[in-house]
Amino acid sequence: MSDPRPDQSPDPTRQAFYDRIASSSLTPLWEVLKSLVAKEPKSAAVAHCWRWADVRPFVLEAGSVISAAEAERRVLILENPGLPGQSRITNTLYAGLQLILQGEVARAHRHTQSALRFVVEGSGAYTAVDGERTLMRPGDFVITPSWAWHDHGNETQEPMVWLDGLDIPIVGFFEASFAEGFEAELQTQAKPVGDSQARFGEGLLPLGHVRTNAASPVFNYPYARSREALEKLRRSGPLDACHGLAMRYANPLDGGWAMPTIGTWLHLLPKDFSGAPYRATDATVFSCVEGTGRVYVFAPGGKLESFEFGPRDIFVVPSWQWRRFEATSDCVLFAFSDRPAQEKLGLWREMRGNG
Ligand code: 1HN
Repeated sequence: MSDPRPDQSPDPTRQAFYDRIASSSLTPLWEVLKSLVAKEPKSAAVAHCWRWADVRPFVLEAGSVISAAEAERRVLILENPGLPGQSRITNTLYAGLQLILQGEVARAHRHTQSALRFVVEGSGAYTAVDGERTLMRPGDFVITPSWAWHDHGNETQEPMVWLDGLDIPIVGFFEASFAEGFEAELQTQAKPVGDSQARFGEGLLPLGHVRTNAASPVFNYPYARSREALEKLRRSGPLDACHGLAMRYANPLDGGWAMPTIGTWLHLLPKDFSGAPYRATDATVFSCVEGTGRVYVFAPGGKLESFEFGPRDIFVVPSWQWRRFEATSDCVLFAFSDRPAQEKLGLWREMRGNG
């Protein structure tokens, strides 16, 4: 793919040719080949950290700017500074912080975009998915599958904030967006709380179950259980040189990712962990649940960034940029990316550096 005229405008004869073929809706590949087929990923997105102390006041202030009823979903979008105006945190994923105040509901609707919720502050508000409510506590990972009816409500005495992650840019790219409102504000409760967990989440499955959905039938993965597992496993090791202890959320039907387009997992980084560099093609969003640490991100061109993080801080690392972690105290990170989608398309790659 050598370019005889790098960074120059084409010669006049060629340009005249391009102008003539343009009226037939044709353009020359050779003028754009290198940018179309890059030698390696060059993300327009940048590494960024949203500190909870900075954003929390704005999220709460949004509660006096608009009601949940008027907003439908009262969310401040976490917009990647390298992708302004695009409502996305990575090139393929949307993220936002949703506030639901005591006594409020977020009316029922459904859409083809899949959503995850990761509870950041407050405890005990519910989300209902296809007629089943689940109560959400800090660190719980909750799924709203594509085309599932969902509404939220906060019957507690305090505000609740969670991180939303959606595959909006992916669905947009495929031009496959459908959405509709439910006939009523809330769904009727067709199943008791805990039904999905009992049916699919206890190492048992209904005999003869026929799979109908690409997402996991378990839609709340409570933090208490995940945290207990991490605590047991940290003692038996081994720790991964890059990831520390890393465990992904799995669909009990097949062991695959919990969601078809968004991969989710947890890291436990023990105090004084100093990780080796790592990069992968899936730009990743991290939400610190517990503890403190630092992430170093090496952007192309040798630019080194580092963010200190603590509980409820959220940061993003773009595709194919080196990152490494240090923990200053025992630290748990929740992470999500488009890895399942890339894997299905045969695109996902990773690379490990030396520590
Ligand atoms: C949505 O349905 C929710 O259900 C949150 O809580 C954020 C962002 C864009 C489109 C739909 C929710 C959303 C969303």
